[in-house]
Amino acid sequence: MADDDEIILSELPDDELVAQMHDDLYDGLKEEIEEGVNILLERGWEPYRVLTEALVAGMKIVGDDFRDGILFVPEVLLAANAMKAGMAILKPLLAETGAPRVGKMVVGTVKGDIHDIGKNLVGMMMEGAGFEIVDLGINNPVENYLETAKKEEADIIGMSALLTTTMPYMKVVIDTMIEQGIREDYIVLVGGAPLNEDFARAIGADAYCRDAAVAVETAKELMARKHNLLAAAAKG
Ligand code: B1M
Repeated sequence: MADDDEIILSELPDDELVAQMHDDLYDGLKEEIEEGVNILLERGWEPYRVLTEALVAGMKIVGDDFRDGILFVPEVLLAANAMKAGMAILKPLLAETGAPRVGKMVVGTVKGDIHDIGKNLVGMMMEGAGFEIVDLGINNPVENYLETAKKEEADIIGMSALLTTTMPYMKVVIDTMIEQGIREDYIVLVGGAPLNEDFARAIGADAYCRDAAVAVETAKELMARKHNLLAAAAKG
């Protein structure tokens, strides 16, 4: 017999289901998150809305309580795993837009940093917008970015950092590009919660991307500018 207190996700109206998913994410309940994502999709929600309202907003609550010492690493890891399980369902849907290929980005989290949810989300959204993504994963030294960008003939190098102690490493990557005379060969985009525009400007990146949607728009804009410059140069 069913427990009287058992919550049947499919019977909740949208707003209560989303609130319940925030609780389930907080509690690291992977299967419930998967079920919630599927229910919202069946109800006709756009994948991007599920992502932002059910998952990213839930993770914000986790982040605030982590900051305030209410949650600790093991709980946050469980929440992150539940979030990733939900994102895995949305990934093919976000990538399925049939958008024409607009460019290639090598993206990774910088050396010393293992946070990858935001970077994964950026990759997913950019794939959906027609970019080819080469994902370097986490904890990347400068060589990973530069060797892969060269091998893959990438247009963009994207770096993610979530720690104030790891964000300065982005400058190491850009300075190495300058030393090697290849800075202008790539568009450099940076992102992550502790960054801001001033930081991006100070280290010599092309742009700071506040979130995944901004990353898509910025990448498209800078790619268009690059193509226009190349076309103008070809005309002489
Ligand atoms: Co960590 N952690 N964590 N953590 N963690 C933060 C970042 C922290 C702010 C929490 C807090 O105190 N409030 C804090 C950093 C404080 C600081 O530096 N000032 C912190 C800390 C301290 C730590 C540890 C040191 C804790 C410890 O061990 N004592 C440790 C560090 C490990 C390491 O990296 N060496 C650690 C570990 C972990 C977990 C492993 C438990 C887990 C990571 C799991 C994983 O990623 N697989 C974790 C998590 C989950 C977080 C929080 C709670 C959530 C991060 C997240 O996924 N957000 C985070 C709190 C917070 O950020 N408020 C926190 C959701 C995600 C969608 O947003 O990543 O910001 P975000 O990405 C956004 C944008 O920033 C942007 O677009 C994304 C999508 O919209 N963006 C880009 C990101 N990257 C981009 C790249 C681009 C463009 C845009 O390139 C083109």
